[in-house]
Amino acid sequence: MEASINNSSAAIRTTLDNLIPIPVSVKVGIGSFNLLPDTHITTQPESAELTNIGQYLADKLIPATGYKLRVSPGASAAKAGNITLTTIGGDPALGDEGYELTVTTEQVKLTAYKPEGLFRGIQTIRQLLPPSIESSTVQPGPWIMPTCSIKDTPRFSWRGSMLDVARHFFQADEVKHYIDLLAYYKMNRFHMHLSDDQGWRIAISSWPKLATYGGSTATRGAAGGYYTQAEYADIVAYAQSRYITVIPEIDMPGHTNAALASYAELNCNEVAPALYTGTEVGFSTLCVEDEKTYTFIDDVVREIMALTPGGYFHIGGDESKSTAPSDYVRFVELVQNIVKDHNTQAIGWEEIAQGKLLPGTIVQQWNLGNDLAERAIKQGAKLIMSPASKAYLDMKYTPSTPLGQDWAGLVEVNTGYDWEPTAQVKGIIESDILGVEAPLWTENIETLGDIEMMAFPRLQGYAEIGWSPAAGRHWDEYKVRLAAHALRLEAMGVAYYRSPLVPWE
Ligand code: TNX
Repeated sequence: MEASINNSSAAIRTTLDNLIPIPVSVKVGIGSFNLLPDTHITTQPESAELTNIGQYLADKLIPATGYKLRVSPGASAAKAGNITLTTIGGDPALGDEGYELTVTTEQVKLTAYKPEGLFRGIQTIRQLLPPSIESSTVQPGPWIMPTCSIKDTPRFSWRGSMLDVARHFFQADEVKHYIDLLAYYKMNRFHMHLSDDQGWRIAISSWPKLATYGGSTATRGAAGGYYTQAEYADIVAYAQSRYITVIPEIDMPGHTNAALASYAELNCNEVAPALYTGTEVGFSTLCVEDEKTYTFIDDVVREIMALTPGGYFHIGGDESKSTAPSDYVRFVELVQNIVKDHNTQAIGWEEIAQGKLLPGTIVQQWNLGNDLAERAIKQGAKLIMSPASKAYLDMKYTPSTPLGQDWAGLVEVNTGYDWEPTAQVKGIIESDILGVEAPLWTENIETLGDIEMMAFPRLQGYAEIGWSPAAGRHWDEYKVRLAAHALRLEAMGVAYYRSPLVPWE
C-alpha cells in the first residue's frame, strides 16, 4: 500500500507545510497514509454528536474521492486504513477547541477533549489531503496524507467574521456558504449585522412591519429581503453544527432608518421617514427618551434570543451622530440592562465605552486613533479587535480594486496579515482581548462572488492571527503557505483576489 505512494513524497509533504492557521506543534513522520475506498471513519465514544461530526468529515471527503466512506459510531479503530475521531483520553489541557492528530501509514487518529476540538482538527485533516479533495466532483487521487503528529490549540477564543446583510441582503444559502468557509479556517464566530438604515433583515412577530416593510429595500435600489424566524433558526443551527456561534446585531440607536420608517411611534415626532437606500451614516436615531422604544427593544431582543443559543447580542451603538451625547449614554446603559434581563451578554461597537459598561459587556474596537478601547478596558470590558485599517474586509486591496471603500486605507493581503492584536491599543495586554473579527460591510458588495473576492485571501490571515501563536509570524513565510491555498479555493469554486504579493502556485 505505501510503496505506490512514496514516489510523490515531496508533493505529499507540501500539505503539511502549508496548513493555515499554522498549528502550535507539528512533528514530521516518514511515509504517508492512504485513504482507501473501504476506509471507515470511527467515532468514540458512541454519541449522536460524534456521529454527526464523523458524518461531516465523510460528507467533505465523499464528493472528490467518490468513496462510500462509512461512519462507524463506537467501533474500534483496529482495522488499518481507518480514521478515528475520539474524545476518549483527550487531554483536558487541549481545552474546548484543541486537538491532537496522529497520522501513521496505518491510520489517522484525531483526539480532543471536546467534540468541538475534533471539529477543528477535521479541518486539519482536510488540509493534509491534496487540494483536489475540496472538489465537488470525483477526482483521480491518490488520497494520501503525510505522516505526522500535530498538537494544536487556539491563541484566542474569539475568531470570526461579520457579514452586513442589511446594506445588501444575502440569501440563507449564500450565508451558509460563507459559514462553511469560516469553518474551514477554524473560525468560531459569525456576526450578522441584521439591521441598518437600508434594511431590517429578520422577522419579528410582535413588530411585523420591520421585516415586511423595513426589509423591502437595500442600498441603491437592490432587492430587499429578510429571514423568516425559521430561516434564521436554520442558519443558526447550520453554524452551530460547525461549532460556530452566531452573534445577532441590531444596530441602535443610530443606523435605524428601516425601523423608523416601519413604525412612526419609534420617532420622537411620531412621523415615519421614507425608506432609505443611500449610503450616508449618522442621520437616524430611535427616540431614546420614549418608553415605547424600550418596549420595542425588549421585544426584539426577546424574540431574537429565543432563536439564538450562544448568549451574545450585539447592540451596535456606532456612529449615532443624531442622538444627543447624554441621551446616548443613558440609552446604552438601559439597553445593556434589557439584554442582561434576557440572560445575554451585550456587545457593542467601541462608541458604547462612552457610557457606563455593565460587567460582562464586550466592546468591539474598530476605529484606531481614539481612546474608546482604552476606556473600555479601564471599565473592565474585554475587546474584540477589528481595526478597520487592518481587518475591514470592505477596504480595497489596491486603488484599482473595483469593489469596496478606502476610508480606512488600502488593505493589501500583507497589511491584513501583518499586525498584532495586542499592539493596537495603548496599555492593553493579551488577556484584555477576546480575539479578532473581520467585518464585511456591504454598501457596494452585492453578490456572493463579491463577498468571496473581498474576503479571500485576507480571511485566512485573520484566522491565523486569531488561532496561531504570535511568535515567529512572518509575511514572507506565510505568503508561501497562502499561495498553496489557491488550489483549495479553486477546488471549492471560491473567487479570490490574486494579489501580486503572493507567489501563487
Ligand atoms: C463604518 S464600522 C461603519 C459602517 C460602515 C463601514 C464602512 C462601523 C461600526 N460602522 O456603518 O458600513 O464603516 O466601511
